[in-house]
Amino acid sequence: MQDLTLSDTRIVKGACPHDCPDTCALRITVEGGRVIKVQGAADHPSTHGALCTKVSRYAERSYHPERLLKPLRRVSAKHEAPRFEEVSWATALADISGRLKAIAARDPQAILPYSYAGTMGYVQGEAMAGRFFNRLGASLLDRTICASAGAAALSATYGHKVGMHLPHFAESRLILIWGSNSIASNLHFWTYANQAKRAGAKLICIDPRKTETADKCHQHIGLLPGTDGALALGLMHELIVNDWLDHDYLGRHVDGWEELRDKAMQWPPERTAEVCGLSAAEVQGLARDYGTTAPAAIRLNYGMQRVRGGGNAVRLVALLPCLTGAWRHRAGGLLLSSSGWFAPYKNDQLERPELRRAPARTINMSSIGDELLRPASKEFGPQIEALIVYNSNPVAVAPESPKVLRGFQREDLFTVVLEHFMTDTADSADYVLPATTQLEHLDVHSSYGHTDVLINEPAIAPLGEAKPNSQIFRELAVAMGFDEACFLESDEQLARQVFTSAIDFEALRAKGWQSLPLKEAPFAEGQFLTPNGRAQAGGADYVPNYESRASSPELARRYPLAMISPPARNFLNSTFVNVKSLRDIEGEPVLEMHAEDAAQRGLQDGAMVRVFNERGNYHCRMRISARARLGVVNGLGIWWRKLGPRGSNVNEVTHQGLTDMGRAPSFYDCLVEVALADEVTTPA
Ligand SMILES: Nc1nc2c(c(=O)[nH]1)N[C@H]1C(S)=C(S)[C@@H](COP(=O)(O)OP(=O)(O)OC[C@H]3O[C@@H](n4cnc5c(=O)[nH]c(N)nc54)[C@H](O)[C@@H]3O)O[C@H]1N2
Ligand SMILES: Nc1nc2c(c(=O)[nH]1)N[C@H]1C(S)=C(S)[C@@H](COP(=O)(O)OP(=O)(O)OC[C@H]3O[C@@H](n4cnc5c(=O)[nH]c(N)nc54)[C@H](O)[C@@H]3O)O[C@H]1N2
Ligand SMILES: [Mo]
Repeated sequence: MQDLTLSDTRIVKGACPHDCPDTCALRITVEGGRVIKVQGAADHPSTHGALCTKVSRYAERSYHPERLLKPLRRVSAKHEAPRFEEVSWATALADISGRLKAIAARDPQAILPYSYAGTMGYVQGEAMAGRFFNRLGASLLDRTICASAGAAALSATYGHKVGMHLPHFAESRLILIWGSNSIASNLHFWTYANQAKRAGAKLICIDPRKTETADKCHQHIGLLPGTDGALALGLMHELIVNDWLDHDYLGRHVDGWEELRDKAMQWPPERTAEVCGLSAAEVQGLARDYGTTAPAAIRLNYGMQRVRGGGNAVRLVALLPCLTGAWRHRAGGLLLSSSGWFAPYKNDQLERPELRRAPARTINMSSIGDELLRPASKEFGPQIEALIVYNSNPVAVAPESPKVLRGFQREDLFTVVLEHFMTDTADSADYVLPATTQLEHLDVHSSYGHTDVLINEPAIAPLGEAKPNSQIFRELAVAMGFDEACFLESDEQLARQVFTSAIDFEALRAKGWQSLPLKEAPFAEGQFLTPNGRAQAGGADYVPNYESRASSPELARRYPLAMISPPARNFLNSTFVNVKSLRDIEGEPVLEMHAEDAAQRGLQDGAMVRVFNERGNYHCRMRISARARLGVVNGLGIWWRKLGPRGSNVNEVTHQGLTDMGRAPSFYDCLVEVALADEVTTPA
């Protein structure tokens, strides 16, 4: 166990908590009660002793001078500059529980939790929080902000969020890196891709932006945003007409193949090229590579499903390995998410759904702007009167922030935010409660990029008066008068319950991580996780964007540029934006623009610009860049609004339209115009 004496040096086993497929194993060096180093574990295969720049600065983030260390109560009006006073935990808990009790007495569904993956840990995520909101009878939250289109699509096609195993990419002969800037956002996958490259594999990046990853691949296919479904159909057309098909695999393991084949035959290279903004030769060349190289692997990432047709696009891309029989080899197939491999071992009673006494409505987090502004009605139910936010920064990350902000600034909304820092969301809170960081609490993690379970032991005691999320919900439960025994369980008791089988907790503690038992090439003989074991190809089709020159020509006359807003490399969504050393690398909020698009607007490199549409105005620095294709601008995200020029960020212009499957946002399905703006300085 941990020795907490102050003088010695200890190495503590940790896990990176962030929303990233890599979920690295950490080794945390503590000296005299203070963390002095955060490193990647050398013995964990995918971490391989290496961390990204961001997480190697984790101690800088935890010891940040602006860490929230005391409960805060608002003293200014919501529309005024935020001002807070420090209060005791006892006062905060009594006030908050008093307000919640009064609302719950009328209708507990007027209370809404809002959380996502600020930490992906089970203990500090939904374990105690889930119990609290179930017992309270609060509205349910549909957690769709990131991956639910792709998740619904994979589940419809293969029965679950499953795919290739990460290390096997090293043996692939062809890797399509599709909608993923792996070097920025999936670094430890890139290590395996690079091994394959050194062994002679061809790497092709499919992305509207010429990313850092595209620079390192043999080829970049710079398609228009939201046209991946069309490209997949066009590739299928070529696989069919050249007979690069595995007929045996299709016959034995795929339902709906005839229907899909008929659809694909409507996508000859010329039509595909036209819709995707590519040349017919690019489509044909890609199909030839994919159809004639084995084993061929696809690393799909969530970047390509943030458009109206994102779900169908994932279905179509995911079916490609069935056409060629790539699944027969362990280094062939596709990986979007590995999280479904954990499902059979996970305890689905952790959040105690049985505590809920009556069914409740579900609110979609991706349309929180609209939801907060909705009055009570028969269909909607009660107006949202209270919001409890943890592990998320919705004012910065949710689409169409002008509406999100208006909702958060409602004087009659009671908002509690559990946070490390005074984020844009915390600025609108009535109460801000200081939460511990990963260095200060216990947790258990799975991954959506590999198949290991990791433990995170606390390295140091909580800073100031910060408490783990789990503890805050435990104490709130007591204040509410909830007397069920499950609210008394400690973090260790919770941690031991996450994986009920296959993972021995003592062994996990001893090593820091444990691998799931897995099949080498899981779908070599079909056996997908669908009810009949066959892949489901029926019904998938190309769905055009809400907003594009082709689908909305009238709108495109006023706002002719398509904008995507992928992550900036040195931030993790909106986390780390306030870490100065990382912000200094990013400089300021940037819009990348093609030289011709800039010239047409008379804009010089480095100009302060206004990016706008009917929804809002976003101010940032324009860079003429070879990373932007003609007609598409790249607004790198996700800055804190208050750290950007004129207090805006890229979500000022995104919209709340949902994807075709999974009710997810369509951040990258967005038309804008760009104009010169007055010079304003970015806050330091
Ligand atoms: N450094 C860093 N790492 C991260 C994150 C981060 O913010 N910063 N975010 C984390 C999170 S929350 C997630 S969900 C994961 C995955 O996060 P993703 O959002 O999948 O991140 P990327 O891998 O950067 O993939 C986005 C890529 O998709 C491209 N893209 C945009 N539109 C399209 C399109 O229509 N078609 C295609 N083919 N490509 C498109 C973008 O240009 C970008 O290069 O990464 C995680 N890792
Ligand atoms: N325009 C645009 N918008 C996007 C995206 C995009 O690509 N473009 N990406 C989308 C995606 S993929 C995602 S996943 C979402 C991400 O949206 P969020 O899940 O909201 O992610 P973050 O912005 O990283 O905010 C997480 C917050 O949780 C806090 N936190 C971390 N650990 C803890 C803890 O232990 N306790 C508590 N109480 N708080 C903690 C952090 O301080 C941080 O402020 O954003 C989405 N928004
Ligand atoms: Mo995400």
